[in-house]
Amino acid sequence: MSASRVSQILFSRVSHAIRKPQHLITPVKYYSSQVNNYECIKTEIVGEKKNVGLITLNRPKALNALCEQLINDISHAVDHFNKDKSIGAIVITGSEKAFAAGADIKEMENKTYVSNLKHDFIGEWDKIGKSKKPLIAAVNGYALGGGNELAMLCDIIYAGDKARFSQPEIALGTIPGAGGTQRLTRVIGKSKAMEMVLSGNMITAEEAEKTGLVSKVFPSDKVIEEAVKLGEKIASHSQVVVLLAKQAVNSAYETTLQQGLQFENRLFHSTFSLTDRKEGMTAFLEKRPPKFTNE
Ligand code: DAK
Repeated sequence: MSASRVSQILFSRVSHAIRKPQHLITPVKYYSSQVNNYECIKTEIVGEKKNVGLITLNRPKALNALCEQLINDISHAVDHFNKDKSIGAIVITGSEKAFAAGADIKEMENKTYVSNLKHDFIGEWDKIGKSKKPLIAAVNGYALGGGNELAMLCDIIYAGDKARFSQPEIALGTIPGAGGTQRLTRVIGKSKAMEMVLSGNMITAEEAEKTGLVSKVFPSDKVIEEAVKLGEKIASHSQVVVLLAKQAVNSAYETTLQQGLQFENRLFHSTFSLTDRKEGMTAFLEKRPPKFTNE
C-alpha cells in the first residue's frame, strides 16, 4: 500500500504545499499540479496531531534512483520540516518495490574525477544527515547503494519484511561513497560489512534486523504506519530534549567513551535549565501528562 493511501486511511492528512523561498523557485520543477511542488518526492504532514513530516520518494520508473534533483528535493523538504515548529519527527519512505535503488547510474555514468571534485557530487547529501529533527527511514523493497546509505543517514530504520539491503557498487566498478564503508561498518561490524561491500550481496530485512542495521521489521503494508506512530511518539516529547538526546547518541560515533560520557553528562546537566525538564518531572509527580513547550 502506498504512503499516501496509508496516511489517507489512518491519519488526518492535510494537503501540505511546501514551497521554496521565492528566490529559489524553479517554476517548472516546483509549481506542478501536484499537491506539493516537488518534482521527485511527495510531502505530507501526518499524525493525529499533524506533527510528523512524511517524505515519499517518487521516481517509480527508476526505482527511486537518487538523481541530483531527488537528493535536492529531500534536502529541501527536510530543511523545511526542520523549520516548521509543529513538526517533531520526519519519516522518509519510498515505494513498495524500492526505497531507493541507489544513486542514478545514468547520471553518474559520464562523470569524471575532476567533474566530481569541481561539482561536489550530490553535495546536498550531507545536509540531510545534519537534520536536527529525528529522521526515520521506513524501508520497503530495495535499499541499495545510496539507498542503503540514505537509510543509514536516518536515525532509525524500520523495514518491511520484504526489504532488501545491499552495497552493490563493487559490481559497477566503484565503491560506496556516502557512508557504505563507514556507517555500515560501525553498525554491523567489520566482517559483515566487508562481506556486503566486497560481494555486493543483498541481505534480507530479517538479517538486517539481526545485525542491528534495522531496529524493527513489520509486514510491508504496516511499515509506514509504524514509522509514523514512532514519529508521533517522539514528537510528543520536548523537541529540544529530543535534539539533545539525538546529539548525545550521535556523539558515540565520533568520540572516545570518556569524551562521550563527558558530553552526555554536560547535556544531561543542561536539561536542568529547561522549562520542559521541570514540567516533565512535575507532571510525573502530579500524575498528569506533561505539557511541553519546547523551551
Ligand atoms: N540508477 C538508474 N536507474 C536505475 C537504477 C539506478 N541505480 N536502478 C534501477 N534503475 C532503472 C532501470 O534502469 C530500469 O529502467 P528502464 O530500463 O525501465 O528505463 C528501471 O529502473 C527498473 O529496473 P530493472 O528493470 O533493473 O528492475 P528489476 O526489478 O529487474 O531489478 C534492481 C531491480 C534494483 C535489482 C536493479 O534495477 C538494480 O540492480 N539496480 C541497480 C542497483 C545499483 O547498482 N545501485 C547502486 C548504484 S551506485 C554519494 C552518494 C551516493 C552514492 C555515491 C556517492 N556521494 C554523496 C558522494 C551512491 C552510489 C550508488 O548507489
